[in-house]
Amino acid sequence: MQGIQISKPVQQAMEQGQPVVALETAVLTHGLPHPQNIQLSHDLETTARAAGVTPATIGIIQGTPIIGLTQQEIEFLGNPATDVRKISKRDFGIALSRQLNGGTTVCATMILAKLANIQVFATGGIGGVHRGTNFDISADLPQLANTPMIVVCAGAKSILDLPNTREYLETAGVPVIGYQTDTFPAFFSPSSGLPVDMSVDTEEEVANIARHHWSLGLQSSILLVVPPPSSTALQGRAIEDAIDQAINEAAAEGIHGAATTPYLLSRVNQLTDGLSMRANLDLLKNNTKVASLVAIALSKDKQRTY
Ligand code: PSU
Ligand code: MN
Repeated sequence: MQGIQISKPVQQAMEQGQPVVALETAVLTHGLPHPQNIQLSHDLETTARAAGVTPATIGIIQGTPIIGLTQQEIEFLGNPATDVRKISKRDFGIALSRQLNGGTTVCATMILAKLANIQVFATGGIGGVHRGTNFDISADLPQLANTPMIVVCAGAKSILDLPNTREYLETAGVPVIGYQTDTFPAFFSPSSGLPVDMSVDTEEEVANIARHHWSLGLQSSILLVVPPPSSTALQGRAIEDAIDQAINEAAAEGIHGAATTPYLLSRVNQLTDGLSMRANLDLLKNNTKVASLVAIALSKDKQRTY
C-alpha cells in the first residue's frame, strides 16, 4: 500500500494468516505520563507475543503512518521532547503533508489497521459522547460504525456520557458484546449499570458472532467489552468525585476539542494519587491478552465454512 509502512514481522504474520493485534499510540503520546507510557507499550507488545500473537503498534513518524512500530520508534513517539500531534481522522492529510509525528486515537488506529487488513484491535477505553457539551462526540464512534474489526476495550470512562455513548453505538449498528460480563464496563469500574447486547464466555463465540455479522456485508465493528481486573479496579464515590472535579475544572479553564480527553485523563490520575493509572495500565494489559485470544480464535475460525 502506497504511503503506509508495514513492518516485516506484521507483513509476514498477515501473509501467513497468523494472528495479529493492532495497538494504538494516543495512549502513549497523550494518555499516560513518561516513562510509564513507554513501559506500557512494551508490556502490551510482550503480552501479545507471549500469547503467540504479533503486535502491530500503530503511529505516525515524520508523516509516514507505520503499522508495527519498532521499540526505538515507540520510544521516540513517547518521549516528552518529541513534538507529536494527537491524530484522529481529520488529522491525516495535515500530518502526512507536514511530516508530523502522531499518536493515533482509536479512530485513526482503526483506519490504518484496516488498510493493513488487521481485524482485531486492543485499546483501553473508546472515546464517546462527552458529558455536558452540546456536540462533542469522539470520531471513534462513527469510525466504529464503518470498520469491520473486533475492538477490545474496557468500555468507556465515565468522564463521558455513557448512556448516550451506548445509544450512539446502537444507532451505529455496533454490537456490544460482554466478555464474561453482562454489563457495559466503565473503564476503571467493572460496571456502568448499562446493558450489553450479548454476554459470551469464550473468544470462539466472539469470532463466531463476528463471522456471521460480516457475512451479510455489514461494515460495523464488534465492540468486545472486558471488565477491568478486580485487583486494581476502582469503584464508588472516590473515582466519581475525581471525574466530576476534573470535568468542572476543564470547563472552568476553557479546555475543549481534542485537548479535552488528555486533560481529563491526566487530572483524574492526579486526583486519585495514581490509583487510576494503576487500574489503567492493568486493564490495558488485560484487554491485550483477551484481544490476543480473540485473534487466535478468529484465525482458526476463518478456516471454517458456515
Ligand atoms: N479514553 C481513555 N484513554 C485514552 C483515550 C480515551 O480512557 O487514552 C484516547 C483514545 O486514543 C481515544 C481518544 O481514541 O482518547 C479519544 O479522544 P477524543 O475524545 O478527542 O476523540
Ligand atoms: Mn472530541
